[in-house]
Amino acid sequence: MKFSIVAVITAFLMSSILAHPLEKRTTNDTKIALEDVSDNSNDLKTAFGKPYAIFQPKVVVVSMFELERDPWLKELDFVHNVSVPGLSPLYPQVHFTTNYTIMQATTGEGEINAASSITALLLNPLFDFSKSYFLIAGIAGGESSLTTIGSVTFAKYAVQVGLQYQVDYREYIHTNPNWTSGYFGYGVDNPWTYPANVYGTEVFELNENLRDRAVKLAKTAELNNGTEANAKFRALYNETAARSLPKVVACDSYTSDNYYFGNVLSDYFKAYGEMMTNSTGSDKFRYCSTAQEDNASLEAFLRMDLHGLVDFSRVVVMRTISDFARPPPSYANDTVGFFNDANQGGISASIANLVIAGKPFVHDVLTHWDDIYAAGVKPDNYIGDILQSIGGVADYGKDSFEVA
Ligand SMILES: *C1O[C@H](CO)[C@@H](O)[C@H](O)[C@H]1NC(C)=O
Ligand SMILES: *[C@@H]1O[C@H](CO)[C@@H](O)[C@H](O)[C@H]1NC(C)=O
Ligand SMILES: *[C@@H]1O[C@H](CO)[C@@H](O)[C@H](O)[C@H]1NC(C)=O
Ligand SMILES: *[C@@H]1O[C@H](CO)[C@@H](O)[C@H](O)[C@H]1NC(C)=O
Ligand SMILES: *[C@@H]1O[C@H](CO)[C@@H](O)[C@H](O)[C@H]1NC(C)=O
Ligand SMILES: *[C@@H]1O[C@H](CO)[C@@H](O)[C@H](O)[C@H]1NC(C)=O
Ligand SMILES: *[C@@H]1O[C@H](CO)[C@@H](O)[C@H](O)[C@H]1NC(C)=O
Ligand SMILES: *[C@@H]1O[C@H](CO)[C@@H](O)[C@H](O)[C@H]1NC(C)=O
Ligand SMILES: *[C@@H]1O[C@H](CO)[C@@H](O)[C@H](O)[C@H]1NC(C)=O
Repeated sequence: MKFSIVAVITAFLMSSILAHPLEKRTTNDTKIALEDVSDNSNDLKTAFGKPYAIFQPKVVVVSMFELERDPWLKELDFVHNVSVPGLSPLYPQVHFTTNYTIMQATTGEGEINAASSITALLLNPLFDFSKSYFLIAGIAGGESSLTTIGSVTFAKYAVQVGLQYQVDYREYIHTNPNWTSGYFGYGVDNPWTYPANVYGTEVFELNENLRDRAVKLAKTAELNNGTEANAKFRALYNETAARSLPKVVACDSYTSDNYYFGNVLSDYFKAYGEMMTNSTGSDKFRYCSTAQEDNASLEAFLRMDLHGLVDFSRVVVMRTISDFARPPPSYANDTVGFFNDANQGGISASIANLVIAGKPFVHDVLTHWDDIYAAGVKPDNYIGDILQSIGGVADYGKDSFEVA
C-alpha cells in the first residue's frame, strides 16, 4: 500500500498538534515593559522572573535516580519529554503530563548532582517555576526510634551533616578518649561546641504548614506494607516504631554524600543535628531519615528564591525508608553484616510508597489550585537557611559566624 506523502505529513502534523496541546503561558507585556532592567545604576539586575517562559508547571516531582523516577512515569501520563542543558547526563530530560501541569525531573544522586541539576533546571528560560510546588520524593535510611522499612517521612529541617572536620579513630582516641566519633564542627576543637563558622548550607528549614498539609494528605493513602522478610526484619528491633507497620511521620532529614550507618555515627549525627537546629532536649527537631541530596537541592532553591525564580515556601521534602540506619540488637557486633543483609531490603515498599503517599499531595495542588495553592500556603515558622538569606529570623544558628 502506498500513502500520499502530503497526507502522511498532514496526518503527522495533525497528530503532533493534538498530542502537544501546548498553551503558551499568557504574558503581560505592559508589566514586562515597566520592569525594564536597564536602569542607570551600576548594579544591573537580571530580569526578575522569566516572563517569556513557555511552561509553568503546577507541581514538579523531583527524583534522584531511576528507581525513584520510574514509578511516577508509570503512574501518571508523562507523555512529553523535554531536554534541559545542565541536567545529569544520566537523566537529561524532564517529563510532562499531557496538559503540562505536572513535571518530573531526576537530579542524579549525591550533593553535587542535586545542586547542579536543580540550578540548571531553575535557570532554564523555557520554564517559569515562580508558582510551582516541588515535591522532592526519594528513599532514605531510617532512624529506628521513629520509622521502619517503608515509612514515609516529611521534613521541616534538612541538615547537611558532612560539613565538618573528620579525624580517624586511631588518631584521636589516645588524646580525646571521650569523643564518640571523629567529627567536630568548623572553627571549634571538640564535638560538643556549635561551629564557629559555617558554609551556609548546614541547616534548611521548610514551610511547616505546607509540610503538615502534605502529611495529612499522605495519611489518607493506604501504604505498601512491604514483604514477609521486611516484617521479620522489623521484629528484630526493640523500638515500637521499628517493629510496627509503616506509617507517615513528620520528622527531619539529613544530607550527607558520605553514606553512613551504624549506631556510633547515627548517635553522633543525631546529637549534631540537635545542636545545629538548637533543639537539644526538645522535640522541635526529630532526626529520622538520612539521604544524599536534599540540602544540595534546597540550596539551589533558596538561591533562586532570592531572584523570584521559585518560592522556597513551596518546597516539600518527602523521604520513604528503604532500610534502617542502625542495626538491631542481634547484629550489635556486626554492623557491616547488618547493612548487607538482603532481608531488611525495603526497597520495593519504599519505592511504591513514594507514589502512594506523594500522589495525594500532587492531586491536591491541582484540585485546590484556585482556592489554596495559587496564592500559596503561608508559613508560620521561619523558612530558609542558617544565614537568613531570604529574610526572617532563624530559630537556630548564631547571630554571626566567623568567615572560614
Ligand atoms: C539540609 O537541609 C535541611 C532541611 O531539609 C536543613 O535543616 C539542613 O540544615 C541542611 N543542611 C545543610 C548542611 O545544608
Ligand atoms: C498588566 O500589568 C499592568 C502593570 O502592572 C497592570 O496595570 C495590568 O492590570 C496588567 N494586566 C493584566 C491583564 O493583568
Ligand atoms: C521519554 O523519556 C522516557 C524516560 O527516559 C523514555 O522511556 C521514553 O522513551 C522517552 N520518550 C521519547 C518519545 O523519547
Ligand atoms: C491536567 O491534567 C490533570 C491530570 O493529569 C488534571 O487533574 C487537571 O485537571 C488538568 N488540568 C487542566 C487545566 O486541564
Ligand atoms: C571530655 O573530656 C574533656 C577532658 O579531656 C572534658 O573537658 C570534657 O568536658 C569531656 N566532655 C564530655 C562531654 O564528657
Ligand atoms: C497494611 O497493613 C494494614 C494493617 O494490617 C492493613 O490495614 C492494610 O490494608 C495493609 N495495606 C496493604 C496495602 O496491604
Ligand atoms: C532489646 O530487647 C532485648 C530482648 O527483649 C533485650 O535483651 C535488650 O536489652 C534490649 N536492648 C535494648 C538496647 O533496649
Ligand atoms: C557483642 O559482643 C559483646 C562483647 O564481646 C558480647 O557481650 C555480646 O553478647 C555480643 N552481642 C551479640 C549480639 O553478638
Ligand atoms: C543556638 O545555639 C548556639 C550555641 O549554643 C547559640 O550560640 C545560639 O545563640 C543559639 N541560637 C538560637 C537562635 O537560639
